[in-house]
Amino acid sequence: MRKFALLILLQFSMAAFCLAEDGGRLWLRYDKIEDAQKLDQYRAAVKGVLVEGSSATVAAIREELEMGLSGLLGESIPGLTEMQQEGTIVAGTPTSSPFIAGLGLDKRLEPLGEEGFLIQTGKFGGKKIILIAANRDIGVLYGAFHLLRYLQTNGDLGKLAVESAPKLKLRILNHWDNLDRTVERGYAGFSIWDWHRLPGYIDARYKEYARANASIGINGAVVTNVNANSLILRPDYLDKVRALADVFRPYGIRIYLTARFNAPMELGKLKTADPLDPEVRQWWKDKIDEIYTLVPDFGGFLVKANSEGQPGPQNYNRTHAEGADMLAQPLKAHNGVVMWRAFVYSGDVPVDRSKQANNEFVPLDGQFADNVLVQVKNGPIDFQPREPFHPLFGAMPSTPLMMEFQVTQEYLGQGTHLVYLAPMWEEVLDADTYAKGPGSTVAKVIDGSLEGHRLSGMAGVSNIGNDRNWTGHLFGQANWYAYGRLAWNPGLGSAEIAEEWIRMTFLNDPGSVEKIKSVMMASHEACVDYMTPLGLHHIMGAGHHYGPGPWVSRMSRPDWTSVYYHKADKEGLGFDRTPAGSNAVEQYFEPVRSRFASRESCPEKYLLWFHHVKWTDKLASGKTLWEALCLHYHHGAEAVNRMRTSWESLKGKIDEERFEQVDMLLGIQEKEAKWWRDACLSYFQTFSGMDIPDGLEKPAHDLPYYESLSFPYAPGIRPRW
Ligand code: GCW
Repeated sequence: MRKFALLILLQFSMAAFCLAEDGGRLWLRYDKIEDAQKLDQYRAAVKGVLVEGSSATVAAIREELEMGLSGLLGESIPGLTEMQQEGTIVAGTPTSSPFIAGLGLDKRLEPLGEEGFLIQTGKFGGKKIILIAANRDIGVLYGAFHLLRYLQTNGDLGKLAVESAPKLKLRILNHWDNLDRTVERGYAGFSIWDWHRLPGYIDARYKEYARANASIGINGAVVTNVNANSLILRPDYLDKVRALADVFRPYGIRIYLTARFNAPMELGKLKTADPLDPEVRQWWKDKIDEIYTLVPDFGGFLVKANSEGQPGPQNYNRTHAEGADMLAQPLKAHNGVVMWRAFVYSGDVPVDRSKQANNEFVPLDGQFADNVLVQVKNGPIDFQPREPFHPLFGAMPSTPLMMEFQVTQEYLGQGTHLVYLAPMWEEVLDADTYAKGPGSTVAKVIDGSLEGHRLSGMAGVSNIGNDRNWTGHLFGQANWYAYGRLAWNPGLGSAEIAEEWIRMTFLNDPGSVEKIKSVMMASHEACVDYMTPLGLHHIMGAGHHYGPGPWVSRMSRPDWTSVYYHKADKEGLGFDRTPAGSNAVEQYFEPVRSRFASRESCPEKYLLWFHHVKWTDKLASGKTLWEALCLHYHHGAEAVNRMRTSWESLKGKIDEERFEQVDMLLGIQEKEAKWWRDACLSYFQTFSGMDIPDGLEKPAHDLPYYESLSFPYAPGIRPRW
């Protein structure tokens, strides 16, 4: 008897253990709706699900709706085989569903394209139902996720009427994952791709991954690092790729690979990788054909060439366009694309690094094959906490330009800081390039509407790893989520996306939602303030990029040091990019150029990006540069303190496990924000020679202490082969 009781107890505690909230369910939790009124409304409106058709995507739709609705409504919502009753959710296309075919929706569906959908509540065929209709199965899946989100966020079913289609065609995650499962700039454990056990062993996470991405409209994944390894193109590895692609396919995710430019030599044993060499071209054509026999919907290649030591066409005196063409031609036959990265800077540092991408790429505009997109980072240096928009946007009108955002927080607190990135992305997307007069925003450049491009896209460097909560920091999930939502519609607001995510991930109580939202919305500016205020950039620790390192001055190349970027001296601080300096401003269209070039009109948030400013010069506030710098650093650290207090006031509202996870990390962030502040101010003080203004906390240690800190095992470092 006692044994029996013990067994029960054990089972009970194991169940409790398994149910521990670790964040693994992401935003797709589907727990029972707490608001009793809403629950009643939904229960009255939803009685069953009718998803006709037999494709794998249709099966996924059925599974998701039945599971999601049953969870949310706390009662079993059956799958139906025919239209029976009021309160049915009917989901399908005119091809898959005879019922939908009979509704004559063609005119309304046509503008929604291959991936769009419509949702409507109303009377159809005399019965009150909820309709999810699209041209293709994948559109229906997106619609199903939209409906589930609507219920998760407690939307009013009476008002539900949506027509939605993605603004961008390619919505892709870039994994900087190596074949040995390390992840370059990854802070969430190891790679989720278990290459060694593929293709025989299919980890359950692959499907979870595909579902999560589909739920936010992501339709592609580059599964290998841009610092590429040719091995992925070997037949046994391609078979592993096939196995992944098979899992992704029902969820509308196409797989892409990175192409190492000299793979024909490394793998094919050719003597050259010259893109104009017929043998080399044949090698790539054969390789590409081979890939398509295994993966008929293979998306194409992402290429980092002639950048940071990666081989490329310039090794053979060929241009980026010629290099891309070699891959683009054979891919075209299969409807594949090339995403050619513009993140290039030359080994011998001829000019200001921020100018080099434009110098190399603008002359090539018009020379790329029509299935090539040039993939451009949001700013001209490298994913810094804040950069002005990249001057390539608008400067290559004949080439589709793809946005590359970094979701992983290489320079924004890595795995320990809560920094919601969507406000930063929004700032870039909304920036006006003036390429074709006012209103030529970056968003319009990348969605193709400014120049009428057929291809368009956005890439997000993934923050996903094999941690139980996927992203290391629970709030890293918000960045993954926001990235997908913005790729679907770059016009969405960061606050509105945050609210969706909070409601799906944590709770729906309006007061708490507001609290979490204000923490998120304040977090990016806070990070900029405690790391790189007023336009400072690239002053982090060397190599691992963890923590402050404004003193970094000895590296194998000057443009990897911090002193190259901040140019602190006795006079002042900042990089002069005006015509008197590197003249990087010349790469922007008027009036942006003049606005950035003039000390008076340059927005203060970019001041030290474009100007070398005297320590004693007055800023708009009437404070000197030195005082303003000190204040920004202090405000940043104080803001983190407020974020933590605010989070702690949510104790009891959020499950203990996730509450604690975030609270512990906010504790680390608080310490690290002060560390950044104190280390940077101690360092810059050696140039300004001025005191930290009265009333501000003084650094806890002296400069040599900060300089002495070392982190040989900080995560995410690029492995040396
Ligand atoms: O930001 C830098 C990173 C490198 C990365 C490179 C790139 C993949 O520090 O780790 O390499 O950018 O984007 O190619």
